[in-house]
Amino acid sequence: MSFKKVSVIGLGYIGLPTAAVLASRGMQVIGVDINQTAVDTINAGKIHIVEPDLDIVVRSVVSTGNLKATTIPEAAEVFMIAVPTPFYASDDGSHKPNLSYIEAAATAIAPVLEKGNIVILESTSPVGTTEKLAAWLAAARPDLSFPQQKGDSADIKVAHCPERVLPGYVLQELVSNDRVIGGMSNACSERAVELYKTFVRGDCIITNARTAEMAKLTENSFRDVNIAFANELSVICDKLKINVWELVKLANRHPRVNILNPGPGVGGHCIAVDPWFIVDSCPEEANIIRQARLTNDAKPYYVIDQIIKAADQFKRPVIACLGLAFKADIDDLRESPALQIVKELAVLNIGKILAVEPNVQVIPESLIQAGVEQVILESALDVANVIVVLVDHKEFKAADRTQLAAKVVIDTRGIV
Ligand code: SAJ
Repeated sequence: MSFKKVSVIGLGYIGLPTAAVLASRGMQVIGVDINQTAVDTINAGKIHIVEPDLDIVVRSVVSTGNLKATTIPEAAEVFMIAVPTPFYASDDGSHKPNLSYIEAAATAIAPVLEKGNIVILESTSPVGTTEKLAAWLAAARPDLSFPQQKGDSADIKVAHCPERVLPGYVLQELVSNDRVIGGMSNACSERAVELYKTFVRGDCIITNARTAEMAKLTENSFRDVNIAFANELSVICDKLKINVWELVKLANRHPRVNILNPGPGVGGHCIAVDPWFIVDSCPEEANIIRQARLTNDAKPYYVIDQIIKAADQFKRPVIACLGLAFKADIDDLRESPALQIVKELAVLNIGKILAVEPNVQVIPESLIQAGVEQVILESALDVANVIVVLVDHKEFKAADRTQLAAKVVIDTRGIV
């Protein structure tokens, strides 16, 4: 095997499954994370995130000794960086990318880099970040040469290979998805392809680093724009008294139309973030992309208005909110429009707020403090007079429709 030892920097939603899959292919994998608890959990053969089947793979590769977690990087042939790239939101509406985690990763691995190594950036990044990463590494290691200085013959190879897996399907998609591989030179791309070929069944397609960065941002922006279109349609349809779900279904019967689903807003750490990187790079040009972000970010407030109007019909309204996660059948509440809506409702004092979230044991403390009560679906359907469907979890899709008939239902996901 041409790769014996691989290091993965950042053991989160992308890094840990990637490290585990590489280890399951027989490589010695060193996972590095600044979070000591995460490191200890992984070394105990357990996981600190939720992803189907990941616990089984991690347990197995830790027990064979192929995966080891640590807080301090050590020498390896490959360094894959999978750290977060959030943004700094400011009051003037700007969203500046926060590359501090990538810079910290560069600082951490620079001392252990050796001639012949390849550094691969997997984190979703604004255009130009791979070049910045190479510049940070070169500044820290003047004794080594980098592709921006020596092209194909550089001591260290650098490439961007954006992750594209869907939470909930990470282990399948890591293997089955095509990969876009943007090396800073041909030699960088070819070496990166060799690595990905060890576990990817999809195609590995070579481009340059800037195009690879933009490809990832484009994929998520495409989805954001399409969802914004659907969300705008849903508001238009409410005004025109048309069922938006029926409308989208009908329009999608056209062979060249494929509209996504409206919802309560767009959550998660990817689609609601990445388009801002394009807007920040090209503020004058990225108009549709910016507007899509604004449209999707405004949708939770539209839903809140609908709920206030519905609650107004009752003397003592009891409002049951179905779902808190950012999308169906996961337990991830981060950046969730559903959670945002429930939080805002709780402080509006418009009635009793119940929350149903079958995927979490206990709802966040801030909701409990604000008087939100966690109940099971059956109790919510029993006692509430307003039912708000915020997430299309399977449990809600299976709910007894006759129980809903007597209620005011606000269905943001079109399941009723
Ligand atoms: N949503 C809608 N309507 C839809 C589809 C989604 O309102 O028709 C909402 C969801 O409810 C959720 C948000 O959008 O709040 C995002 O969910 P998602 O399932 O579309 O995507 P993510 O954020 O879980 O994962 C995306 C994926 N990107 C694409 O599908 C282009 C995934 O492949 C990426 O790897 C991931 O972002 C990432 O890490 O960037």
